[in-house]
Amino acid sequence: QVDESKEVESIVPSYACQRRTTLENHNTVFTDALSLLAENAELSDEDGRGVAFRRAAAMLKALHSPVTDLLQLRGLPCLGGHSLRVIKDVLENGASSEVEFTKQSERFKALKVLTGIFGVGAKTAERWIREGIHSLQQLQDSAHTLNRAQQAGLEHYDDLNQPVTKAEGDAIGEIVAKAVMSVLPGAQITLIGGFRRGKLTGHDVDFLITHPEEGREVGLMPKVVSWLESKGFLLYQKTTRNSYLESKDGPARPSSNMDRFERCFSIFKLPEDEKQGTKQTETLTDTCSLTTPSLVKDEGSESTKRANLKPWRAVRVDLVVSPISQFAFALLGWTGSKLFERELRRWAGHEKAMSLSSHALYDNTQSKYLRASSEEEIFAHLGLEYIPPSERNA
Ligand code: DGT
Ligand code: MG
Repeated sequence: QVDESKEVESIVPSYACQRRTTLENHNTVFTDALSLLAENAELSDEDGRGVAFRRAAAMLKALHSPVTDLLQLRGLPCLGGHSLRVIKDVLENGASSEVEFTKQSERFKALKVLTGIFGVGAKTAERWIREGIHSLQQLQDSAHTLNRAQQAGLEHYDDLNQPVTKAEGDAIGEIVAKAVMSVLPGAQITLIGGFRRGKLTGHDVDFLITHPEEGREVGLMPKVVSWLESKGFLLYQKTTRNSYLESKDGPARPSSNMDRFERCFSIFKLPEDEKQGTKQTETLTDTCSLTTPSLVKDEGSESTKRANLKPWRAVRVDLVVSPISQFAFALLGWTGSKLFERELRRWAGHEKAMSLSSHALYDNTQSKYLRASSEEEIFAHLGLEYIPPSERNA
């Protein structure tokens, strides 16, 4: 007998970059559970397990209807034994005991709190937990000296752990555009990351900056940062310069996952009036004058800050500068989702003998780089159907 649902199942391709994944998710009860286990694995230095849970969750996100019976999962890709047990538990008991246990565990709670500090990764958090530090208070009371990023992260902890809205992202986009236009007229700025995929909130705002004339973008970042700093828009920034040209191992084979663009990790000071200000200006490049944020000195106690009596809010912002010749690769590489990117690279390597990075695409069979000036061309080089940003939410 032919079951309609099984027909649908049998056509789910195994790589996330072959699938169209919108923000509409019919299986959140399962994907939330699997994502939490993925997060726990990643925070515990078990990346392999983390990816397995992420792949299972991503596959379920691509289904067009809710899963109500394990039988519907027969023949579907990306589901390992562990993920299937979690799904079965949720189907039978309404929740996964492993997920509930993890959520309650002191270790997971401490890892979440500590890695919630900008500048603190899983390894640092792990080390602190082994010393008995489980909370922000315990960290502050400890003798640990924090680096500049972590100090800023702790100071703006509440703001940075509150999701950024699209409106806030747009307001920051106007400020960044103003900065870029002031220091290099003709430069182009593009919203990337989750907001480009249509998400309504994010943990940060990401922008890609380029100039249509190759080479004009060189040295741009320090100028943009100076402009922003002079106007009081930056609470923290760390710029890493472009190391792409100096690398020995070739652009498509970076020695780590980090790419080599000139990049600025920052914490923006977004004034409240700028958040509403987006309606007053027509376009990103409009030249009407911007109000400079009031340089309010320290507002005093933590409790004052927590009550949010300050007329501004701290927001994580990432800026990336790319030469126009690499723009399409940078755009594709920085739009996400993270799993979609990982799957694109896996597809390129395993299925096409190519190496994809945010800088270039290298064909190992032909021993040459494949040029592209649009995302569409990169998908075509990879032998993939074009997937627009709004359907890359794997
Ligand atoms: P969010 O901000 O949590 O709402 O979600 P996303 O999707 O904006 O994630 P985010 O901001 O961490 O990163 C945006 C995309 O940029 C992500 O899909 C992967 C990419 N990306 C982030 N960091 C790096 C990096 O260091 N190198 C490269 N090549 N790509 C990165
Ligand atoms: Mg982002």
